[in-house]
Amino acid sequence: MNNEEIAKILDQAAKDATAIQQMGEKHDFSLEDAYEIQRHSINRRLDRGEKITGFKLGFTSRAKMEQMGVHDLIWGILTDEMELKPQEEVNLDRWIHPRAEPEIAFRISKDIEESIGLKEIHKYVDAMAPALEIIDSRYENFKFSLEDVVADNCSSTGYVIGDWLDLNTEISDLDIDLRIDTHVVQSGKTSAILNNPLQSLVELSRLASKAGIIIQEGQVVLAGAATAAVYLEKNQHVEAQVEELGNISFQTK
Ligand code: OOG
Ligand code: MG
Repeated sequence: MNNEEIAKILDQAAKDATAIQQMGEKHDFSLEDAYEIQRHSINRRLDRGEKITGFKLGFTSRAKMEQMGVHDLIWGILTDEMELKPQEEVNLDRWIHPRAEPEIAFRISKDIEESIGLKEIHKYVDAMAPALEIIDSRYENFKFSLEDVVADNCSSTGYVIGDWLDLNTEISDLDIDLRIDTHVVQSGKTSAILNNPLQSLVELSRLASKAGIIIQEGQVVLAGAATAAVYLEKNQHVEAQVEELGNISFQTK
């Protein structure tokens, strides 16, 4: 099977909300191939009329790496089909085994075409916000290798972003919690994300420029979760709470 064929299977699994067997075990593709498969699967979405809205980093914290047994930073692509409105009521039937995790989002204010450093970030990013990501591995039992998860666009499936704030707040050491109904089910610190969530932008700029991809003005970037992700069930109120930045939530049905 070639990379395009593997992408078709992964894309179809997402569309049908049906889990498939891990692909890497059978087809033994490299990490480079995995990113090519990811691009092919995004191209299928673009052919259906979806638009790229941004990027996400994965495994930027130890909590996530340990939960999933994968120990390398990864990146994936977000589209408008994945974007939820704040407080939206979402039907979980559209996914396989969705999980939520609290995140921080950044908004790009100027195209990033090259690898940039932490000191330059403010020239390219004008806002940040609390966010929630919904991840949904297309693989059975949510189990995968590094290559598998990259090919599967890093489990990307949904995200919702709270109110944008300027970059004046120091965000390298804030509490970040995931609440389900009235319970805090995960709590962490933003310092768990590469010591500073802004570092995610540095890493993304390096990876994207190497891949010849421009991070465009208006796009959003999810920095990666600071805590483990939690499986969702119907009729839950799911909320991310970031100290200083505020809250964002959605409702499941
Ligand atoms: C992969 C996606 C990881 C994060 O924030 O670390 C991720 C997964 O856990 O399925 O989104
Ligand atoms: Mg994430």
